[in-house]
Amino acid sequence: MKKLFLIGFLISGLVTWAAKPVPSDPKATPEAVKLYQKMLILESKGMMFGHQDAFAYGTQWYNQPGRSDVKEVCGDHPAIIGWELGHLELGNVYSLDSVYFDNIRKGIQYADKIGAINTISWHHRNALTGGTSWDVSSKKTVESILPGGEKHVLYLQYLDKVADFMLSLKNENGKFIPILFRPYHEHTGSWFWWGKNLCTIDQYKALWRFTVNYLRNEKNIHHLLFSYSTDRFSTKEEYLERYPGDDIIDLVGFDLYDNGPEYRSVLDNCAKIVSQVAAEKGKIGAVTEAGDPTGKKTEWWTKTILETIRPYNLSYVLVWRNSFTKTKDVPFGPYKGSPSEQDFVKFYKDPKTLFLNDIK
Ligand code: BMA
Repeated sequence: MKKLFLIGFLISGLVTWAAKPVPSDPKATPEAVKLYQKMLILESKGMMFGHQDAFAYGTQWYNQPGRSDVKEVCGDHPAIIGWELGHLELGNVYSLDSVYFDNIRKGIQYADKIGAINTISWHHRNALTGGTSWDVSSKKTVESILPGGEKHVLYLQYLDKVADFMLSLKNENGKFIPILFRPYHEHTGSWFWWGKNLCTIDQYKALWRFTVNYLRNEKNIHHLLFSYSTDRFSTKEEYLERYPGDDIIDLVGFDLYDNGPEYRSVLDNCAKIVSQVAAEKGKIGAVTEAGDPTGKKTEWWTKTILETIRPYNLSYVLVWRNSFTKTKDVPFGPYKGSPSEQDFVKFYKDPKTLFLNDIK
């Protein structure tokens, strides 16, 4: 009887263990597995708030560790911290947004230490033309960097630099810090060289598959969770048209900026579809970039973002950066003195939103 009980106990333990969702990488590090599971659990509790370059700079400051515009407005840090690796591939010491890569590493370590979640985007150069990510003058760039292409070797050099950086992201115990990595985003639009009109469906998927497999198999990197994030779309079919595969993707998301009166209905439709896709696939779902480029709508946080997304289970919404060079971009996040500052405090206090202290 005792033996039977023990066997039953072991089986039920195994079932519980087996039922836990795991990331797409069979060799994912324990920290990456833990992050994936934590994000899925949190998704049913609320929606985390994220801010791009939150710890790197703000509207009035640059490189002051421990500071964030978000905390200055609501008293807590974002739960998700975005970072950007553009120009790492060139061997530069600072990013296209003028943040030193050494400081990005330190910022990622700090964020991880205090319990925040790190996500990285990569606006990398056009290897064929030498132009920026926004250089869409050639439709041959993706083809050229795939195996057999004239710029493949250069692309491997780009990836080697990314790999070195990822492998340098360790915590105080020497463990790799898990990262949500989000390259090749907004591909349903055609403003980046990897966009919809710039490469075929197969080339786009091949770019993803080559990249993930190279990082995993050649570089032995297993602490990354990969994010697929489109720009706007209308249907599930359109959303998944260029999806590169469940075996390499962990997070399904989309980027959507407020560019007019139809924003709420488009956001609602995209959020509905992505939350369904995420649930069906057992993946994390998120609004991987958002923002109000006019920065003038005083109730944008509560009325536009929160009320539209409230019905859905999405892990997070990340708003884009608060550039410290005012000429470049408007600030997308909250900051002291912003017209929507008070509304952001309401957004923060709403039980649906999760900030750093809510996820520790
Ligand atoms: C864009 C803009 C650019 C920036 C880039 C990468 O959307 O914010 O100014 O260089 O993202 O972060």
